[in-house]
Amino acid sequence: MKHKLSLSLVLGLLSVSFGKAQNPVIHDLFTADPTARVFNGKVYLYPSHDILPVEGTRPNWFCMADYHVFSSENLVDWTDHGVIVSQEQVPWGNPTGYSMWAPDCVEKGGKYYFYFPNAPKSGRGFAIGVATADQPEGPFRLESEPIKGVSGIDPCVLVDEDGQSYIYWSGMGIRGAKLKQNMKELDGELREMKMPRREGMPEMPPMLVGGEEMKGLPEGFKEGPFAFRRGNWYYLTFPWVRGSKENGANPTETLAYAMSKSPLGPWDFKGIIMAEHENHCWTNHHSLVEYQGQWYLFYHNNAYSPNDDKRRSVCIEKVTFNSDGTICEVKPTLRGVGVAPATSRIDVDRYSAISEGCTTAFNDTTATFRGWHATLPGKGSWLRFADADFSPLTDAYLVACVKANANTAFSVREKSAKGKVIARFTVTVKSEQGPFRRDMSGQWLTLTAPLEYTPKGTADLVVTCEGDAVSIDWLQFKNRPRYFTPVASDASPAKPDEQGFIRRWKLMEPIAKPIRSNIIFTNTWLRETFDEELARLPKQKAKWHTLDSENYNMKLFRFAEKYGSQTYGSLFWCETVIDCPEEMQNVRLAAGSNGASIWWLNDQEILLLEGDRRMVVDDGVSARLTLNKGRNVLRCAVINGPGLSDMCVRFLDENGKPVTNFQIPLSK
Ligand code: FUB
Repeated sequence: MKHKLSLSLVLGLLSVSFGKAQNPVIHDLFTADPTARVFNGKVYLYPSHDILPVEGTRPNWFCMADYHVFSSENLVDWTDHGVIVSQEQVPWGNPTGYSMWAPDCVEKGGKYYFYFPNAPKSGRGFAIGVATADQPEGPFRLESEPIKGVSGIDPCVLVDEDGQSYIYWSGMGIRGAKLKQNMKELDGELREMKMPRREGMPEMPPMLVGGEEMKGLPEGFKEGPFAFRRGNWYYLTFPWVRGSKENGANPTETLAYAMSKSPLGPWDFKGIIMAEHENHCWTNHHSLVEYQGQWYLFYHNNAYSPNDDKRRSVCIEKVTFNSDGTICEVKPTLRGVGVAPATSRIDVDRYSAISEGCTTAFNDTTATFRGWHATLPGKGSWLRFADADFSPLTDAYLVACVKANANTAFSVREKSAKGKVIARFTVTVKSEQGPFRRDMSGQWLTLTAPLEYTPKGTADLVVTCEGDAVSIDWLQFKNRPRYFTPVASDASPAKPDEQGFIRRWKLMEPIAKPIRSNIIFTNTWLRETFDEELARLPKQKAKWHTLDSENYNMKLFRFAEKYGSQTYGSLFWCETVIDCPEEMQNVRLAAGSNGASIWWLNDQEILLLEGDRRMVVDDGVSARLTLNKGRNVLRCAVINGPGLSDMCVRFLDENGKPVTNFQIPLSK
């Protein structure tokens, strides 16, 4: 079949799509407070894990019972390694505290140290515990007591180049301290400190606190310290509320930072890394990590839970530094980072840019992890999705999941709204004739279109609306299975496969034989027809192709799709060469074909498969015959009416075992 149709509509109501959203990067759990670390050439993500409020817990508050760890090599595909620590396992923790807030994990001397805040068994506030493992994904062994002298949340550990480690945490400002070499104790004195009395709460007894409050940071609420070193600069980054509560305002967190030449400061405040979330999600929390030469900011928002900012989701953006070491402000995006393989589901609703009037909405507001779709409001509107990798494409077509209320059209182009057309879609939702005989307005449809052009390497996709409004959930390029590989002129001889099937053949482009029904495939009709065709063969102009088949059976109808005018009602001429190291007596040719076929060995007819048959292995077997030492020519013709033509063939020895000790020295 030639690609005559500009669009072949393939039916289907959309089943639930869990496509690969770009931001957020984890799309089946709520994840927050992301600490990203590079271990063994991969990025490991240690977030906290928000769950829906459990009965009896504080309303409209965080609810967190365990930690998962995730890893990725490309920042797009994330593997969830499962739960590494949960509240009931912590020997000193409240098993129903639901207070497993922002964690960290670092490596030192081949061991992994996981730090996490948690509500203690008794008393108020938070303590910070440690668990150790030999692998970044655990299993983690929990210490029996929390770290003495650390009362607060959001631990972060920096292992400096000289091997000294520092821990930072928040609660009454941001504090920092040296850690002992064992990574589990503060190095330095602990002092008694009185916690400020909270309204309506009883006065607390003084506590033993270590470390020192970090100096040079701005006024205003701060938490979630993340410290790192880049060259000779130390960075202390933190969520910070810069606005005031005046006039009933509820200012929310930015991400801010300070720099120093020393790991514990004093710090020189530099400003904002990321501004407040536009939708008033109150918290943000983050980490910065360098991976394969690029710095990234991991942070969170409440994209999957816009009405509840205590259920959050991790996102990633690229970060750049100025030459003086300061950090360029980062704007949150939907597209996030990473290159999306064109063969994966591309959630174009996570766009890089849109024209005015385009919107996004949840696919299902009651199940937000089902993601979003984008709506292009009309002719000329567009959206761009940057960085799709086209290199996995061989012979591909494009699938689009769309919804429309009127018959419309859109194209997918490279680079810009007027760029080269990759594929065009016509969306027919109201038609008596088309593939849908009922009104499909407002239904999700999966449509396919052939490619007019295939971009090379990594390129931007632009969806351009060319008619009435259309909503798009995802696009996906799909490679057609490669049934045949052309054989090169210098190819070495092929061998039959382990079962003896001969997979290298010269095939002539099919001859059209419009046959209504295969009942006519009687012995007489076939013999007459094959004789006529054989006589005509030398004059046939059709091209021959030397091909290796991916399958044991030669799927001739797939060959016809590519090289013929029609898939059905065709006659196929096939020829191959069998090169035997010695004469082989008493072998038989065993063949199957859909539909009828005739077989010649060295110009002698040896088998005729007549009637309307399906291809079955060893369906017909020749009389005993001899394969000559050296070259033998095997030919066949397969004829079929309304059916999917294919054939399979092998030689069997006198014990019925496949013959495999010959070569097939065919080349282009
Ligand atoms: O996730 C609970 C708390 O919210 C974190 O510990 C804070 O940093 C804030 O993100």
